[in-house]
Amino acid sequence: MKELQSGVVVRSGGASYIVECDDGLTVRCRTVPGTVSDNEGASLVAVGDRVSFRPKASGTDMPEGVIDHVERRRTALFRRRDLRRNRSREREQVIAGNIDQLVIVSSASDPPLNRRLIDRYLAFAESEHLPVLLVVNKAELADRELLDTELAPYRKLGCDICLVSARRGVGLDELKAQLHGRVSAFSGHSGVGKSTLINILMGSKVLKTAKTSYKTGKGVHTTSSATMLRLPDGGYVIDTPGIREFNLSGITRENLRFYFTEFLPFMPHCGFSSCTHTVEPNCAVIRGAESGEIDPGRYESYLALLETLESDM
Ligand SMILES: Nc1nc2c(ncn2[C@@H]2O[C@H](COP(=O)(O)OP(=O)(O)OP(=O)(O)O)[C@@H](O)[C@H]2O)c(=O)[nH]1
Ligand SMILES: [Mg+2]
Ligand SMILES: [Zn+2]
Repeated sequence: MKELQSGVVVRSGGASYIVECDDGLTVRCRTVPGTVSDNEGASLVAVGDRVSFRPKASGTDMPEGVIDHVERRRTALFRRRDLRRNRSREREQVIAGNIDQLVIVSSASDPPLNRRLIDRYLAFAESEHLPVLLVVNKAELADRELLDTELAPYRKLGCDICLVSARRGVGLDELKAQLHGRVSAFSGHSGVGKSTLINILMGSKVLKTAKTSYKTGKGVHTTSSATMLRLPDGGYVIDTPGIREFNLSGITRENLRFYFTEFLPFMPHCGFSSCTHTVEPNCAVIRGAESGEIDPGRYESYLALLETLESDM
């Protein structure tokens, strides 16, 4: 039997995974049912995972192997699967493993800035202690004043924000600096320009991008699986398929309030210690949102998110 080798999963597609070894060699790997232990209800293997595999005889140009072991993930970007629509046993779909930072990619227009989705990502990142970078692409399409107003709550939260235009080549040096030396997962709505931005960062067209700009409601997703790429200046980026909905995982009706960090200083002043900040009298968070000390849009996102969550009681 050949000896075990190890590497990082850089692409997943169907039943096979492309693993890049430390020496740069890429190997097409499969899993054999029952051999890789259950990852506590989450995806068994995801892009970004470190795996060991056993090489096997290959009938093609690309070397092949069978995954033997997946190292425990340090961090992950994952979302809850809708089990009614999906027969998979995985409760959580891991989009990217072992990431150092979540890059929330949005666009100023076409499709319009989706604050609700940004707030979902932020709550998720907070619950997973993941550093976040907010990228707003297609900046050249925006009315600058309007955009600044929309982004003001995020600046106040202390979010790192990169305003970029892939088309005009604006803001890319700052983005490069933020990605340097880290593993960053790009995630966001379809059509915001994730793959376009990564191609520019790579200096060549390695990823497929949409031919036409975003068309409302068409539901076309150009990227269909995650890919990890090594940036020329160091660091890695993971391109992921656009999403319509980001179903929060691991967040409940009871703990959501702790992931809206600007609520925290207000919460001790609520009339009830178990205040949900929805209908209670003498709620300091509601008062904060009314006075504008808490951004009303963020508070609305909190209420909307709460509606979609289950209770853990
Ligand atoms: N106006 C404008 N269009 C852009 C910009 N960046 C990307 N686009 C266009 O936006 C469309 C979508 O770009 P993609 O890179 O395919 O978007 P994506 O986020 O990877 O989409 P999915 O793979 O479906 O998730 C393409 O037509 C791009 O040419 C930009 O800065 N300005
Ligand atoms: Mg894409
Ligand atoms: Zn309250």
